[in-house]
Parts: sequence; structure tokens; C-alpha cells
Amino acid sequence: MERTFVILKPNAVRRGLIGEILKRFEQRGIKIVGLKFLWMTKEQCEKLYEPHLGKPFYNELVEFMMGGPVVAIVLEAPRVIEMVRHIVGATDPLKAEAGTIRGEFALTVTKNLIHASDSLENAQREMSIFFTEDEIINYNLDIQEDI
Ligand code: YYY
Ligand code: MG
Repeated sequence: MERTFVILKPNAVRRGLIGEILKRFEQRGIKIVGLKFLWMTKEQCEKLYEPHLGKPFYNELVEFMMGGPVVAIVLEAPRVIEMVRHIVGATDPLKAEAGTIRGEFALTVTKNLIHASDSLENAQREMSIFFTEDEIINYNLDIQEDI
């Protein structure tokens, strides 16, 4: 079964959107297998955004991401990496389709509310920054037979 990694960014927490966003994954039948509320350290933030080091938006992004607590999530489902990116919507909220998280609730690129891994390799790398293997919880959803 495939896993992906998600972060609800500090503005999602401040705006009271944790429940609204988690609901969207739950109602799809996607299983939450890891969940943490934390304030990112500089080290965690730099590791997460290491692929973006040197880009013009990097400093602003890191400062924003460290400006408040976040929710770190590991999700599990078939094809979950692509599915979650689909539910999240395009990076620029202006291009995100209506009905997506960014398409409904976000306004600017930097503060686009949510991070979601874009590949198997990045999903594994990113979740290992925030979760140890024994913090990922193995259980069955009631709906497992029905999705
Ligand atoms: O994966 P995703 O979050 O959709 O976009 P990325 O291209 O990986 O960029 C990561 C993060 O950086 C994005 O969510 C906001 C910020 N960012 C920005 O502030 N300005 C840009 N032009 C591109 C990205
Ligand atoms: Mg990305």
C-alpha cells in the first residue's frame, strides 16, 4: 500500500482549517496512519525544502513555515501520492481547480495552506524527517472493503 506525506502549513492551523482539510482525506476513504502537531525546527524545515534551496522564494518559504505550528500527516491508500496532489490542487491557487483545497481556501503561492509529496522517493524522504517507523500506526478502516 502506498503512503504519502502532508503538512498543514501554519496559516491552515491559524485559520482553523485542520478539520476541514482532514475531512477531505477521510471522506475519500484515505487512511491516516501518522499524525503530529509540531513547530518545525530549522533543521526539519531545511531538510523538507532541500530540493528548493537557492530558489528565489526559498527564504520567504522557510520563514513562513517556521512562523507557527503545523500538522504533519502520513496518509495511506492505493495511488495516494497522486490522489492527494489531486485533492490539494495546483501550487498556484489561481490555477488550482475549484473543489480542490487550494482552489477553495488559498490565495497566494507562498501561503498555499498545504504541502503534499510529489513522488514515492520524496514521500519516503519527507516522512522520515518527521516520523520514525514505529510512529506509523497499522490498523484497518471500517470502510476498507467498500473503497
Ligand atoms: O509541491 P508544491 O507545494 O505544489 O510546490 P513546489 O513547487 O514543490 O514548491 C514548494 C512550495 O514553495 C510551494 O508550496 C510554495 C512555495 N513556492 C513559492 O512560494 N513560490 C513559487 N514560485 C513556487 C513555490
Ligand atoms: Mg513540492
